[in-house]
Amino acid sequence: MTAKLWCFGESGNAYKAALTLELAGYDWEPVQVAFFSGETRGPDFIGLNEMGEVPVFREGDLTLTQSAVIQLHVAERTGKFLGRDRNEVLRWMFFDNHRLSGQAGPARFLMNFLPAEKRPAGAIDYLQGRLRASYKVLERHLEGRDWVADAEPTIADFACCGYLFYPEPFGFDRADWPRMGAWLDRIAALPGWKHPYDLMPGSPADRA
Ligand SMILES: N[C@@H](CCC(=O)N[C@@H](CS)C(=O)NCC(=O)O)C(=O)O
Repeated sequence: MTAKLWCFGESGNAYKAALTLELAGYDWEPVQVAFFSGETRGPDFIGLNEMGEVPVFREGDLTLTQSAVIQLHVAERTGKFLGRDRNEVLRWMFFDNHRLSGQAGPARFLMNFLPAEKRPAGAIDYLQGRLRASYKVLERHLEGRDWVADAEPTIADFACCGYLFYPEPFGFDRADWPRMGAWLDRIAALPGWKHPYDLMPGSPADRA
């Protein structure tokens, strides 16, 4: 049975789930959500996920939301990318949700997807400052290691990279973070890796 993932190309949170599904060789297909037309706020979508967010995963009568829960489900079902130390993997996934993707998503949205006259400079500065502190943590952690939570890639890597392949500016420049840059290259070299705009339907080009 083919699992479905409600997602859209611009969503780094959905990318974490989609990338895990793809690299694990899961049988899945994307269902495009019209986020920019307000679909996640509508009653049909709220019926699917009371939190009003992508990603949403459905397989038979199992529905999961929250990217980390979907990633864990896929890793546990396939036995891939779970790592040897569950606490260490979860520790970095929580770090990502709170300190990386949790800040990068809003920063990128405010800086790129809001009309220029509505972009709140104070909020953007605040988020970029928080993000710089988080990049510092990850850059330091990656000293002498190839992957975030184990000697092999795990779902913690696929969580932390959620927003970092996107081209739109949100205050992340690989040139400033060489260990993170090399780590992103290692992820992109994994067999089956795809850029978010190639893995999920929808991109800014659709609205140009
Ligand atoms: N912690 C959640 C975050 C999900 C999230 O923020 N999704 C955004 C897209 S990246 C969304 O659907 N937002 C809907 C809205 O704000 O209306 C996860 O990891 O799944």
